Amino acid sequence: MAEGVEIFENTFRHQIQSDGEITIQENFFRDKFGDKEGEWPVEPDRYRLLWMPACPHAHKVVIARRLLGLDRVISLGTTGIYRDPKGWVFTEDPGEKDPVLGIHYLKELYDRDAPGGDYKERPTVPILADTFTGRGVNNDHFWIPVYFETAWKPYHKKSAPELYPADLREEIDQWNHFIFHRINNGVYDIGFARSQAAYETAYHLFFEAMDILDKRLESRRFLLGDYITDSDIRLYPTLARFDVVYHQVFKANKKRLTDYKNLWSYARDLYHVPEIKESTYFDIYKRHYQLSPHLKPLWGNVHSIVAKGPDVSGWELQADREFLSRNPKEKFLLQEEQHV
Ligand SMILES: N[C@@H](CCC(=O)N[C@@H](CS)C(=O)NCC(=O)O)C(=O)O
Repeated sequence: MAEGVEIFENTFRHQIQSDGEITIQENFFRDKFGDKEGEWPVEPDRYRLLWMPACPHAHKVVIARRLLGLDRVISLGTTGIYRDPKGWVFTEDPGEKDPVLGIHYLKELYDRDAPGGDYKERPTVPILADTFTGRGVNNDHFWIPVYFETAWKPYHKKSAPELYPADLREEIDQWNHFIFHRINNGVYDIGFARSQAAYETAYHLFFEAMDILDKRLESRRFLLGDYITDSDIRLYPTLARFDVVYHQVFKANKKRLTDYKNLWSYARDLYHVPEIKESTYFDIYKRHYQLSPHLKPLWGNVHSIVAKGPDVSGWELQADREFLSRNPKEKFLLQEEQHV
């Protein structure tokens, strides 16, 4: 077996299925925020969010934190973009340690709560950590944005956007499941498939979902209508990575994002929100997906070459989707209550 393939197989050994599919790993830290027994108190300057900028699941959490103004009360730590056999490493920090938690490997956070002090699965980002005790709090990327939008409301900035309006929650939750399974994770099902059949099934499901979304966005500025909601910030990370990496590296090549009339202008409409743009790193996506030792074999990148293209300057073009909205000047429904 080629070296890179062995690293891939070893990395995902707990998740590989006999039919060539790779399943989702269960989240290890799942305690909620709140004031009930067993819940983590909502407190400013206590928690630290850890991410790796190429990770789409972490990206949506970082966007939610920033849009809501929670960056003032929850700090951010960033791992390097290449995992080693023990997982993510804080290579970008002085002494290669997270300056607040003092850990070199993300795994150290997971080990503290793992049986025998050794976490055997893949330590994942995003994860919230408690800086008081140095323990992991929650790595359930699906629900962290919702905790930020609800339990953390007292610490939202003034006139923060309403990303999870009460009357739309049920619909948003449904879209979020669709987006996670068919898009965010769906594209990984294509890229990580280990049999032709698993690849083709995943390919079909993914592009069918893209068509559904493209059609929906023909008559709506954003997924739920006139304003950006939680569902949009979940769809965006996959779209931002699509043409630069997934199309080639994951062989998700039926169409490019730029081939979709509505999805492409919609993605730009989101990208032009400063808080979203500032966390979008096309160059990092290329280096992470094209050079990571466990991902290189997916694309047969034996000589470790980073593709020069595609040209991403098109992201700067105007989205021209205001005409779809009853409130063309405003992309967000702003919260009426004033918070601290
Ligand atoms: N834990 C989540 C998603 C989070 C996740 O998979 N994050 C990736 C990065 S995008 C990660 O941290 N992987 C750890 C690794 O590959 O060692 C799941 O499996 O649904």
